[in-house]
Amino acid sequence: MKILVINGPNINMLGIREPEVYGRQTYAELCEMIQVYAAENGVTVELYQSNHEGDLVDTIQQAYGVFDGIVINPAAYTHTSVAILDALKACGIPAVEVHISDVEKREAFRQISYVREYCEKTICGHGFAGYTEAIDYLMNRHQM
Ligand code: CA2
Repeated sequence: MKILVINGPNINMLGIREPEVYGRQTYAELCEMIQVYAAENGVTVELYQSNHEGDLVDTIQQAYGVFDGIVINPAAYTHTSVAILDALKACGIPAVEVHISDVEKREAFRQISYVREYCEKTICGHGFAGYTEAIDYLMNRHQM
């Protein structure tokens, strides 16, 4: 099974500021944790992070026919991007939305998610563990 893990803008800055919201671990540590978990579970994972909406759309489009599942944290684009929602719909790959923080308990604008309409599941506020929970969901779904 092949899973694409996509992270949006500023996720590469994790651990540098706002540790009370996003924790002290870095993006490099997140990638390492995901790769170790994937290897333990016999899943191939590719990681992608971009600060640019069009690059995220391109990456989702290129996943068509290549990946069996997508884990996506669109970061700030969660709350604004119809383009990312449309790309997910266009490629039709099962997807899970992940947020490190509990967006439901933050500002009103963070409670709006465009991608949620497409994603089969949303995991919020579980920190980095949300990514491995999303991988678990996609693995179980794939086995059915
Ligand atoms: O909780 C999440 O995972 C978010 O998707 C993270 C985004 C935020 O815009 C979403 O509302 C919720 C922010 C990504 C990281 O931003 C940083 C900000 C300051 C310091 C380090 C990272």
